[in-house]
Amino acid sequence: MKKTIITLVTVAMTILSAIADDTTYESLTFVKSDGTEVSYSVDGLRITFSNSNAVIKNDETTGVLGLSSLNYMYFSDADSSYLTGDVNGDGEVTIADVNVINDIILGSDVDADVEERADVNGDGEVSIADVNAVIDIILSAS
Ligand SMILES: [Ca+2]
Ligand SMILES: [Ca+2]
Repeated sequence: MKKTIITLVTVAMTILSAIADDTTYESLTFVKSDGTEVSYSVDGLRITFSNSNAVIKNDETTGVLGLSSLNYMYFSDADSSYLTGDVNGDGEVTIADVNVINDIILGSDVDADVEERADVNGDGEVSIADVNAVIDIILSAS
């Protein structure tokens, strides 16, 4: 129960800080403890809590997420239709995406949305860990 309350406070603070930030976000992504992600458009987004579950509703869909399996969540203004790891946005996760991340690490200037997608593991920076994350995605798909 204590963990649930802490989670609720964290969720509330995340939402409040996002609102205070005055940025237009397009999606809210939930990252579960097993690493899988679910993104919801913020259009009409409404989250209610009951029995240790978060019920996420927006204009398109309703989702139920067990709070105990929720690792973290983040708002983003990126188009949530991109696949995780598809850094160059061509619709598939390949070695080309690894190359884009390498270029960014080596100092290439890229569009902000590309750089955002290059942070594959969502830790706020583009690093070798993101290269590894993309390679893991490629290997797990083959
Ligand atoms: Ca790609
Ligand atoms: Ca990263």
